[in-house]
Amino acid sequence: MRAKARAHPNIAVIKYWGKRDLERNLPAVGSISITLSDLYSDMAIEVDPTLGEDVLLVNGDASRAMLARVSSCVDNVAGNDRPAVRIHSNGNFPIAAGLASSASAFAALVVASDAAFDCRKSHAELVNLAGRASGSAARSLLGGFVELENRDKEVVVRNLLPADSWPLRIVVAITAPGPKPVSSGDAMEISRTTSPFYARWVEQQAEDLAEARAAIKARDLHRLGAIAEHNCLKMHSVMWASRPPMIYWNSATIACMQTVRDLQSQGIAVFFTIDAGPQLKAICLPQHEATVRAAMVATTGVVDVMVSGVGIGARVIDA
Ligand code: 2P0
Repeated sequence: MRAKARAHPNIAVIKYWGKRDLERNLPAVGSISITLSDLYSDMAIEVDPTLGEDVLLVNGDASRAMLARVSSCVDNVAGNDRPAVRIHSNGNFPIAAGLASSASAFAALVVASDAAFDCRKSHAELVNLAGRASGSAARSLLGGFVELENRDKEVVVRNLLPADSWPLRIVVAITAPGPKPVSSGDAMEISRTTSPFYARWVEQQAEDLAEARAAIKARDLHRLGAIAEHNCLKMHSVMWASRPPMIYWNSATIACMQTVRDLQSQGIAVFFTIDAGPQLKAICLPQHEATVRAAMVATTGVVDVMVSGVGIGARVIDA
């Protein structure tokens, strides 16, 4: 009764922002993401009926902050009457800093829970259980280029392209590794209930999804970059116009955007996206990775740079 699973964070090129059902944690809009290969979260679960309650260790340290959300996710997979578990969570990148750590953590958690309790749930069920814990986690069940679609009372994910069919490189510029001041979930609700731009954001998403889908199918980085940057800046405009305003950027985030603009003006095929945090992700063709990485390292305020390829979906790595 133990299992270990690995999942990777994903970076949305067409963003999820806003919920249409809080209880089921269903997103208001569809989204498209790229699963990363070089960043990961491992979740090892050991069923131990002698424990009074679940125990969660994050990178070796006991964590009570995330325990309720993690326990509830395991309940959703294995049932409320399950025995207690010990969970070891280990990852190789900052948590809760806008790098989709909840996506990889909860994707790995549902896969590990299913295996440890031998539930044998279908892939579609695991996708929805991951999405219930964290909307973006549903996308990390799959690798490559992934689209999440809304369907009535559930979500469906599908591959637009597999991991090895378009070898893009993702350069992550870390400008502040600490946890974000407001969680994505809280910020989404503030946007939904106060931003004058929220309704238009939801209304226009189908158009952005169609454009990104076509760009990915054509493996056209310039076309994908144009729609991804537009969708990202539109999402942040929704947040900026919220009350109170949600501004996740710092001055280095803007400096990184300027670096991407400079690279583009030199003819480098690269585009940026920014999630609910101050880090910037620059996505480029493999032949430009070294140039893009060096430009990010040289940007004022960047404290670290990580580079990743396109990765595969969540899976059991030890049972
Ligand atoms: C995304 N983000 O599509 C968007 C872009 C952040 C900005 O999905 O409340 O942690 O757990 O369902 O999945 C972050 O939101 O939110 C996110 P919950 P989640 O990647």
